[in-house]
Amino acid sequence: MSFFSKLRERLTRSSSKIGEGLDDIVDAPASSPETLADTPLSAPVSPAAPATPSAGIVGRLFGTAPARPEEPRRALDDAMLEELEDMLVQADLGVDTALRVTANIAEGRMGRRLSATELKELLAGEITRIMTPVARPLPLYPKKPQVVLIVGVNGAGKTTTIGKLASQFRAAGKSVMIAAGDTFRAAAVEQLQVWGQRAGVPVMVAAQGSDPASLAFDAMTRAEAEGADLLMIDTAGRLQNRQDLMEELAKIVRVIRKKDPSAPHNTLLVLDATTGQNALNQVETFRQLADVSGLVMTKLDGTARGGVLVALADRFGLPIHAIGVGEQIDDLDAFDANDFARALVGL
Ligand SMILES: Nc1nc2c(ncn2[C@@H]2O[C@H](COP(=O)(O)OP(=O)(O)OP(=O)(O)O)[C@@H](O)[C@H]2O)c(=O)[nH]1
Ligand SMILES: [Mg+2]
Repeated sequence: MSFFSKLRERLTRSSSKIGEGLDDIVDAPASSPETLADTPLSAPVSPAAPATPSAGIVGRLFGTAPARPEEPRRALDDAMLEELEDMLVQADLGVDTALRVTANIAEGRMGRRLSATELKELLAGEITRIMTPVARPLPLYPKKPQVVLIVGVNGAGKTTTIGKLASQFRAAGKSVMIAAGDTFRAAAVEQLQVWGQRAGVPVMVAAQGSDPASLAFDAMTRAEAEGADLLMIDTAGRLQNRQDLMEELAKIVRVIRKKDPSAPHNTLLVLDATTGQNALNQVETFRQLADVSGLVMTKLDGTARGGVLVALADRFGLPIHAIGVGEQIDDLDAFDANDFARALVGL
């Protein structure tokens, strides 16, 4: 199955939320009797019904595809825009982005009668425009080892993402090494070792409770000695309000830079889509501590909050390197703006 099919299938909750919202806005205008009277074609046309005149005489004679039932339409007015804006806020695009998107859709179209499909196309177009500049795969540099630091709050999907990325880079012929910088949780090291085995890459570990910065230093030394292309450093999940953990992260970065002043070459912030608008705060906080160079959004499967990705792109413009739509090794792929936008609006 192509990743886009998977994305479309798994984004169902987000897309049905937005898609159904758009259908409702057009199909069932809240109050206006004028628009209700305006939609006589909304009744479904059964295949047995006589072909509409637009099917033409040839169509009727040869029984070719019957004309598609006309979709209901609704004239774009202030009330409709307000409903659209509310729906987008509900779908986690955030107030600012919802406002901007709605204004762009309105521009030059007031009074025009739109079907739900046309509205979805317009919305997908706006979302694609916002997302295209941030849809950038993890950049690869000639630097050896290229150091990729993975950060994020507890349970965001850091370790899983490292496993998936390591497997993909390995498949692309890169030599990859992983450092298990989460020295807090006993299970964390094991989890990473399992991913390392699946991906076929070595995992450097240290004793539980030891200093993750010194593990990072040792891992740099080994990756240099062995000529690894990529060193991915996992870190413990840290909540934004735990000052000590946040300082520890800053220390990891300082120590890495002793080995290579240009490292880490990428600092990936992993965000869990199910956290919705809180993802925006996480970006703010982590950016102050670590030089976040890009985002990975996990758990887009099974959440109705995928719209937060649009808010993030609009607000921060940080590259979105990949998205996760499941727990398996191949459930991570590069972010494609158009695919995402269409899946999100239910097209
Ligand atoms: N459905 C789904 N689950 C995911 C995805 N990515 C990660 N998970 C699951 O989320 C849970 C947490 O993932 P981890 O990779 O352990 O998260 P973490 O950020 O390393 O967690 P800590 O190390 O505890 O901070 C696991 O059960 C993963 O299988 C995804 O894209 N979709
Ligand atoms: Mg982890």
